[in-house]
Amino acid sequence: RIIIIGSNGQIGTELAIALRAKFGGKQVITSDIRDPQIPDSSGPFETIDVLDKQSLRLLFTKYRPTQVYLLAAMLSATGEKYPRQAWDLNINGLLNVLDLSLEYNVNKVFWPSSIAVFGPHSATVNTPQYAIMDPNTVYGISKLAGERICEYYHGRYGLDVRSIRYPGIISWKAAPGGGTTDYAIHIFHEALKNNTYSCFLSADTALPMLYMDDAIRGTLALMDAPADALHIRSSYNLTGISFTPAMLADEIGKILPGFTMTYEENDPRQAIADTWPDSVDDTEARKDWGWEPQFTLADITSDMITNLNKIHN
Ligand code: VAH
Repeated sequence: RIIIIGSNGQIGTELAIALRAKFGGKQVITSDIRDPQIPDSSGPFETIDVLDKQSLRLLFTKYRPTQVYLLAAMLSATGEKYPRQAWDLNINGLLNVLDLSLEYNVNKVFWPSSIAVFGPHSATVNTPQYAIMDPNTVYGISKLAGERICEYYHGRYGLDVRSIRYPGIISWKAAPGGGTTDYAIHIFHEALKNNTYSCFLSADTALPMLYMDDAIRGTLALMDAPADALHIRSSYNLTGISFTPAMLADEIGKILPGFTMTYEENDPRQAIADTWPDSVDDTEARKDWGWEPQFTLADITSDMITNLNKIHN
């Protein structure tokens, strides 16, 4: 059986759909700190606080999982508002899951890192797997520390924990939660409602991005790979495409004529985005487990608009 912790989030929601499709609804236990907004009767749900190790232990005892996916976290922008809570959730939540996964002989654990582990002195173009890493957000610091902890649990205890440095992820099924890259999601909702969007990042802020369909397919490919194929036990760089808000606005304008974009000044998320890479090199993921993105910017734009149109209309 598989447990997903943080299944209400942007990624957790879609991992639950994909894992239930693959293993069967009853085999995948979803869990989060509060009930899902849309109840999903296709499998069991448990209310759980990943920081409450005792109740987390009861979950492991009840379901004896063979795989655990830990998606509960506080993202970059929210983490700067509540730094201590972000550190606590992102680090102690991870330690609780790693310790219990060891104790209960869980076969494989997935934990997401982020390109937020890079900082102002990291290479900014095609940032390599191994680079200077001086993140200056609590989120990025916690993800860098988390990567070191995952590699330690693998090296010292043999725990098969696997990780991906996700870039910004674009999706329409579940709302994102307090990220810096979320402009690339909000823009579609605003474009369909008002045919205009006021962007909190500057027009030329290039960031590595990935469509959710690619992210989920890549995550399952990593988890299915044979353990001895994986040479990275901190976290794999991964990306789909890099683009700027101006490029995304142009792409939307091709489908929604008359769409206009304006740009806000001095949003705190600009300072965060400025410390992140424009693009990353994901050669290691391509070599070790056959990673290959499929969605271009045009594909993402048309898929988002098509699906959100169905929701908004
Ligand atoms: C964030 N979406 O913006 C997340 C992600 C690389 C960005 O980690 O915080």
